[in-house]
Amino acid sequence: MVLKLYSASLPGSGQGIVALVLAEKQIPFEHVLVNLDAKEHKTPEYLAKHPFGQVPVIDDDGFILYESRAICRYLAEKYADQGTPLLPKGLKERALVEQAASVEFANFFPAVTKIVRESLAKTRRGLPIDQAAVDEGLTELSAKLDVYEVILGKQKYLAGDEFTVADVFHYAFAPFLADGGMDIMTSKERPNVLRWWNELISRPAWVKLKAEGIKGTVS
Ligand SMILES: N[C@@H](CCC(=O)N[C@@H](CS)C(=O)NCC(=O)O)C(=O)O
Repeated sequence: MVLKLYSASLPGSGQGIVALVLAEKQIPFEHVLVNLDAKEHKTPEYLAKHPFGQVPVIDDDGFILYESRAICRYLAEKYADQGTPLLPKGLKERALVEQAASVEFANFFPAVTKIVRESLAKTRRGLPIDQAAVDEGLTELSAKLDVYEVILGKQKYLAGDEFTVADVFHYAFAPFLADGGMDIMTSKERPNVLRWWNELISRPAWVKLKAEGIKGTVS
């Protein structure tokens, strides 16, 4: 049975990183559109798949998995020999991926989320932006990116010289900062972050996903 991805259609948030891994790994999948406005993610049927009532969820031949980063790791592992290698096999190389993934979740993601929640998400809902909160998030993210600048001065990607799931996790919200006129990811003050980020957002799989939204390869 073909893998099913339950998600909204825009590649923002966790559904975007799962869709990116599916594309990078060339995994055929059916997209089951979940209409969040219609609260389809809060129906008893959906809550049986995801007790917190969120997207994304995958159904891999009856195996149900939620939490986008867990899904990405699962797919990268299951399809290790297909498409872009996203998880190194060596013990130490794998530990470095987990280190970078923890940095993303503990340091990068909270700052980016604060900015996105206070700016783009509010604009989308027609609510006034709290600029002080946005600025606070930008200051927080700047400090994290100063450290990224040091790390990326020594290696191509966050876990070493290969693109891995740890880099993938950064696509959840950060690519949308530029859409809101915030060029923090491509500031010339951090040439190594700039090089890394430009490379990430130019990956063909991401360019296609951002332009076309999430579309299954089979229906
Ligand atoms: N940690 C979860 C977060 C999932 C999440 O926040 N999903 C949002 C997508 S915009 C959602 O479903 N929001 C609706 C809700 O929480 O009711 C993951 O990475 O999968």
